[in-house]
Amino acid sequence: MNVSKIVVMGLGYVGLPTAAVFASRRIQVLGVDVNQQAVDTINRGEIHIVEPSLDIVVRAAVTEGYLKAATQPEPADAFLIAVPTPFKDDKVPDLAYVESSARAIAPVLAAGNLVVLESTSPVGTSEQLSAWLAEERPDLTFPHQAGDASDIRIAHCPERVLPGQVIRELVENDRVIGGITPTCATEALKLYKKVVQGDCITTTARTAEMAKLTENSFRDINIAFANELSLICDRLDINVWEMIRLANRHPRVNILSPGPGVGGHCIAVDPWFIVDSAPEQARLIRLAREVNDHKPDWVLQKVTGMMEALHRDLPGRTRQDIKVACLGVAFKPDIDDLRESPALKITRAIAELGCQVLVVEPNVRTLPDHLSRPNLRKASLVEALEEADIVCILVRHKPFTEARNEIKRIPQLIDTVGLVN
Ligand code: SAJ
Repeated sequence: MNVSKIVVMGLGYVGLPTAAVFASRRIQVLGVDVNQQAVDTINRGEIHIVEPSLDIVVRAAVTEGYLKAATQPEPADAFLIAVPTPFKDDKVPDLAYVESSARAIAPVLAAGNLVVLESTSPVGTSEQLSAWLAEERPDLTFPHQAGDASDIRIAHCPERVLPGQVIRELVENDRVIGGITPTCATEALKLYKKVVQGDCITTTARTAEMAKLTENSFRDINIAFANELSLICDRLDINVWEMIRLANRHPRVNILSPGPGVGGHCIAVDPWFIVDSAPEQARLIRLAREVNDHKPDWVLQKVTGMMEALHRDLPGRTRQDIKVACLGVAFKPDIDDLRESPALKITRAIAELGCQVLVVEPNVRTLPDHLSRPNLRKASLVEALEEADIVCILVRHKPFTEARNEIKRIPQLIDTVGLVN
């Protein structure tokens, strides 16, 4: 298959960088998104998300005419689907965006096309994608029916990029490429070889789906271990940060860092896809999710305990007289992404206690609407350190690390990320 045009469905944190990187290799790319504003922004050569270097790559690709955005797909040689795969309230995967992308590209598909699912998906989704496309296009054959002889090739090539390092990781990371049939995998491999410098390894679509879910579950379990240690050490009056540093001196031990909980739209979500597929077997994976999900409640208990001590020391003080500074609301250091952020959840819960809350978040200009409360406002770090009775470090942002010595002097300090330790 000769690829001269690609359609990328979804122009978010994965789709837009992917579209831009293919376009930078002088392949015509049409990025498709339901968000008209995002489409207009990209067509002006600008970006609607924060990601280092992405603006430069997008501007160049749009200016040189290789990248365009639209709300509807057009015929192309290859279609990449990079849309969200969240879960529903009951932690069951929600594949609605994959399905609507499939139904949107179906009318423009032609024999010889390749369709690649990049979205992290439960095992079996690539076959389901094939079935949705077949439903829409009975005039074409698909790999789940026709095997290697199919008109359309379908593969899963899960994205693996770390927010904050997307452009570098898109090119340098190894990629797992799972085909519904071996020919599907080979065709997808040829496409990815145009941009990926890391190794591209082919396998089946189901194995690739499971491998991606496993990567994020591996990290979740390891973070859960660190978070559980932080609870145990607190109970036993041991400095968990020092203890982990010492344990990590063992050549085969590498414990991750405890934090306020696990955020983002990947690690806190994907393990549930495994639990949903194999609930009886996935015991450890489920427990790790529960440990990490519990951590924000534990941090909140610490804040409440400290507030009660303040009330005991100064009985005349009301709840509104107490000021709590929350340092960071993003889901991890040095990004503007607040999705599924445990820091955000803790901040909102502290505000619900009725005290005054000062939020320091150097990576966003304005706080999200759901933090808008009369007793909560955005503040500078200097203001927060001067005014707050209790300071709660929730994210290890660079400006906080730089002010480590000043923060360390605060008497009522809750350090969830080991910044001063
Ligand atoms: N965290 C800790 N302690 C740690 C490391 C992380 O509490 O030692 C927390 C972070 O603060 C954050 C959460 O975990 O709240 C997740 O952050 P992360 O940096 O571990 O991962 P993400 O969600 O930004 O990106 C992950 C990556 N997966 C792995 O590292 C296995 C990335 O490569 C994936 O592409 C991405 O998920 C995805 O899209 O699936």
